[in-house]
Amino acid sequence: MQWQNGGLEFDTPRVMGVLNVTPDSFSDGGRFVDPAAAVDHAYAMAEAGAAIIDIGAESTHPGATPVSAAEELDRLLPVLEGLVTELGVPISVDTGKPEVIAAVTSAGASLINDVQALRMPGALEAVAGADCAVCLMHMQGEPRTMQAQPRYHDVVGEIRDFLAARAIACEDAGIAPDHILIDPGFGFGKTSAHNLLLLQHLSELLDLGYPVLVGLSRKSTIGEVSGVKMPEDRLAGSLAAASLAVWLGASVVRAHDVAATVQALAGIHATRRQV
Ligand code: HH2
Repeated sequence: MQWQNGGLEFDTPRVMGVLNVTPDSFSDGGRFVDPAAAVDHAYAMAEAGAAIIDIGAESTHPGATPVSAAEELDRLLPVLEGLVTELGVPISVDTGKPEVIAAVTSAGASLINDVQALRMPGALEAVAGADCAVCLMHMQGEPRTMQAQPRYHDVVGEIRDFLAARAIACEDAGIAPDHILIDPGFGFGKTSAHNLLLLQHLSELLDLGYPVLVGLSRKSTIGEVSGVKMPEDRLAGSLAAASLAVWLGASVVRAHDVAATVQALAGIHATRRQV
């Protein structure tokens, strides 16, 4: 698939490397606030096999501090400008604000990764007006309160219906079908039981016809089922979850530990192709 400044092919599972230029992200907050450190980390992840780099300037973990569009752009633009023509892999920006979408797509971002699935007024139009792709993620509630009491009658069915409706809204707004990815949003307004059920039934999202992206890396469900407290110690559990997701049909895995994830997914892909 070709978008501005690159694209992704889905013939093998792809890794999206996480680059949080925030002071407060749940597992790597503060490490890449300095633009030079962020640019270096992006190169290291591309070298390790990331097919796309996802830059986030506003943490979405429960209780994170909201950031203004101006602050988000102050964090994003120096990093984006340092990478977009040189890095050799497309850049995604994790945002949902229309003014940020407009500015980063003008600056060359290839994909908008929106945890709100373009529900903010003006966001849909901002993506439709640019030659970029979008990842539509499901979230129940909003980051500040989403983990208070998440409830579903049918978690898989409700998320599937939500993603289908958002994808149709995108297509109706003029976004090409091959510019759309979908993501069930592990950890966003979901208990561990919801997350595990979603993973078990991931293949039920495939017949919507869009590549599925998953973000399980270091998340709290992995900590809960394994008893591992610190997010940065959850690599083994993250690799198991990523491998399972790809086996069940995910096309892109959003991950902090790129080299290890690339290695795990190569094994899954080789196993699937073996005849
Ligand atoms: N998870 C996070 C952020 N963005 N985007 C998509 N599409 N899917 C996800 O599961 C997802 C996401 C949360 O992880 P992280 O960026 O590491 O943490 P924080 O939100 O605290 O910055």
